[in-house]
Amino acid sequence: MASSRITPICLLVYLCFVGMFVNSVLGAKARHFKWEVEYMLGAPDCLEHVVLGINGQFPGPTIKARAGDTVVVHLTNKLHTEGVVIHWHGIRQLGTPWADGTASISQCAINPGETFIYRFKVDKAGTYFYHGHYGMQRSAGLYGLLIVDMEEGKKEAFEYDGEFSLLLSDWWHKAFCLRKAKRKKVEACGNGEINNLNKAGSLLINGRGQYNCSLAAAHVSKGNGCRFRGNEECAPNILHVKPNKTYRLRVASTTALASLNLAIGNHKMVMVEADGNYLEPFSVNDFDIYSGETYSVLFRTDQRPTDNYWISVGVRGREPRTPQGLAILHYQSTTASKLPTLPPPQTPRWNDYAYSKSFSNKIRALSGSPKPPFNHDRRIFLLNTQNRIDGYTKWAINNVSLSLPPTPYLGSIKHRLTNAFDQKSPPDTFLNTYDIMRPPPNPNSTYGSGVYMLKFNNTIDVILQNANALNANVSEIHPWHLHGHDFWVLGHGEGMFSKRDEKKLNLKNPPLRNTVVIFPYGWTALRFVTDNPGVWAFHCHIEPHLHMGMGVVFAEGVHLVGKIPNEALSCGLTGKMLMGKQHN
Ligand SMILES: [Cu+2]
Repeated sequence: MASSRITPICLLVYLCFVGMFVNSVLGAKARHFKWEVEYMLGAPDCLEHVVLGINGQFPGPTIKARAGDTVVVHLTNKLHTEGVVIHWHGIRQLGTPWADGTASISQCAINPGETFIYRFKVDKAGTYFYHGHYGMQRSAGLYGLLIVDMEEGKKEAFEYDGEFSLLLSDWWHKAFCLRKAKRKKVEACGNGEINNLNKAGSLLINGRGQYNCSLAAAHVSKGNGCRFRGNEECAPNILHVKPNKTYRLRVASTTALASLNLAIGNHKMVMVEADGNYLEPFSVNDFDIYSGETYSVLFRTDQRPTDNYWISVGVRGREPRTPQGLAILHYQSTTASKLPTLPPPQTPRWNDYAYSKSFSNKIRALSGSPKPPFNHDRRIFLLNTQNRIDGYTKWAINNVSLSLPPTPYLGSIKHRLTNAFDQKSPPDTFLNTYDIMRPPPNPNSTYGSGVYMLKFNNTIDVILQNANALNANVSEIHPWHLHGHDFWVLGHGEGMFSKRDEKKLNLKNPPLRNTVVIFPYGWTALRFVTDNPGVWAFHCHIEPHLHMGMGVVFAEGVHLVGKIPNEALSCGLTGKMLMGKQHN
């Protein structure tokens, strides 16, 4: 009798002990978060507005973890009329493709009132962020930072005395929300009218900007000065530093549209990390950052410690209609309220593309970083064009404008539901007679599922080819983001990619990234290995561009994907399949 009582307890104690032992040996932890997504009233740029918040916070809470940890987020949708998902940008989701947080691709949107559990491993130290990946919810404010430190006892490739993080975004007043929110009575935002996108509001740094006043009023001829006590929601971020120290500044851009440039008055910076990968360090006065990218820079507080300095963020790549976003670098020997005496650093001219390209070309992997395979197994050319379908302006890739199906691809491919989407593969290339310098001669394109079935463990090259948009003499910047992978950036070039460009590809020390820009009328070449079973979005990170069809989907090794949680499959044909199983 006695022994039958003791045995399970002994077993439990033993298992606990083993569990603790494993935990302490590996140093890895599970980090649990309980989040509720809800519309709330806020004033990110001093103007009251509806904003998507998490647990009443905007931006959402910062997740801090160590490499090897498991992050567990219980996400409850408290919106009344919309689904929601969250994508963990830069996390490769090794073994958990259903936790990638892409509606219609990796999972069903979480319905109002329901909870979905995201459980995934953060395998690599670096600067990441998370954001909504359904409709235009990122633009409505659904985002936050995800910082992964090195494993306990391991050191970064560079040293620093302290660190700060800046999450950059652009904020739109009219575009995405119904503006009828009465005090305390918040109306839900719809997907909104994306044509209003040019009516920019402001640039936010850590969710703070100034719309109706200027912090730098003393330095410019027009604009009202801001009067802050310091506790206002839209008061600038102040970074408190000590003199003669080295700081790490982590910067992530989750803009809906804007390409940005960041500078710190009088301070040089050294680029050391991009998208969670080390760089061969190089020094800059300022740097460009596109939507979907992250960087770490080091800077030394070696300037006059009795002054404060502006950190400025300005728009690149399209005519800026938005004033610079500003934060303050505060030397602790002076009072925090003292505004910098020097004017904010000027953003380089918006259309100086040569300047942007020269920066991009300096980005190299730190020596000793993983190198790409020497040869590719398959090369896919992706031409982006602006098109018209049924009178609407769209973006298309090789003449296919991405239209997402009601059943997520991951579930439908895994369970072989072949009528869930158009199985016809989009083309691997486009006519080589296409003139990228002129508007499309035949601007009509078609909707499609955009799914490329890739062989497992293959080396894939993608050549992104930019072209003229619908209007003559217009070609835009597009930052492309790949889910489930880092890729090597083999090079950028002008005009149409040709055989001659083959020799220019960098196979020696190309940087690993998850986001890369394609410049106007140019091409960008990248390489990756299909070693992560799942279905992964590859798309322009400008949110309205994705919404207008600018993306494709890569499916690889889906037969090797483990059991997908039912909650990720509860819609469309996979939902029906589950219901059928219940009844049998
Ligand atoms: Cu784009």
